[in-house]
Amino acid sequence: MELFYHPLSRYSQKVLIALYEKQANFYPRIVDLRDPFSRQKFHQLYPHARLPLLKTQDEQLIPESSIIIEYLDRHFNSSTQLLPTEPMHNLQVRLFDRLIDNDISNSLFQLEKLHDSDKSSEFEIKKLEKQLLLQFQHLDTQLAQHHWICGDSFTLADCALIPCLNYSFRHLNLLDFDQVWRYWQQAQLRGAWMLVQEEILLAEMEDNIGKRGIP
Ligand SMILES: N[C@@H](CCC(=O)N[C@@H](CS)C(=O)NCC(=O)O)C(=O)O
Repeated sequence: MELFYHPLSRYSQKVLIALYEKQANFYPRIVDLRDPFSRQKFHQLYPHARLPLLKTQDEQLIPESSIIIEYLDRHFNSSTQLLPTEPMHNLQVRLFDRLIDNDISNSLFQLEKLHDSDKSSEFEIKKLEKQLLLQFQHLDTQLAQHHWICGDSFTLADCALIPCLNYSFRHLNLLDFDQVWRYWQQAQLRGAWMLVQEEILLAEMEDNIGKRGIP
């Protein structure tokens, strides 16, 4: 199996967590979409040119982080079952996965764009931050009842949320959300996330010293 990804892409991090949870072997293929050569080469393989992308042993290309994780969960046995077999529990996990991707991860992209643009207004930024804080309020309530997002076990929904928290704790004021904070501390001790974080730190360092400073 090959995974096309970038360590600083949130959706790639989501899949990396799942791969480490499932202890699945894969060849890492880092794609830097900021580099025109790397982008063009990847575009030839996958015209939508979106990361992450899994190439399976039988050469199937699987896009979309949640679908990749579902594939991994079906094909690799490990002590972590990322999609529960019980139908209502499964539905809840998939619901939180969707809410986190649509209402948190994608809003964080918009926030990053607004912060990077000279034309964005303080009003737009505050409005988006307010919407995000509402989502975190919802998660805080959910986490008051659960150890991980959807119960006692680590699932697809946790793979989706943890990479979002990495950015959110740096850029939003989440200190009022005790349960989200407790969850974030707990995530730091999860082996799969520790491995992903090492890779993020290395990539950030390389970016900072200009090794991959491509516009
Ligand atoms: N719904 C997709 C979203 C993937 C996505 O938006 N990936 C970003 C990187 S995190 C990307 O490749 N964007 C294309 C670009 O930057 O041109 C998933 O879950 O995998």
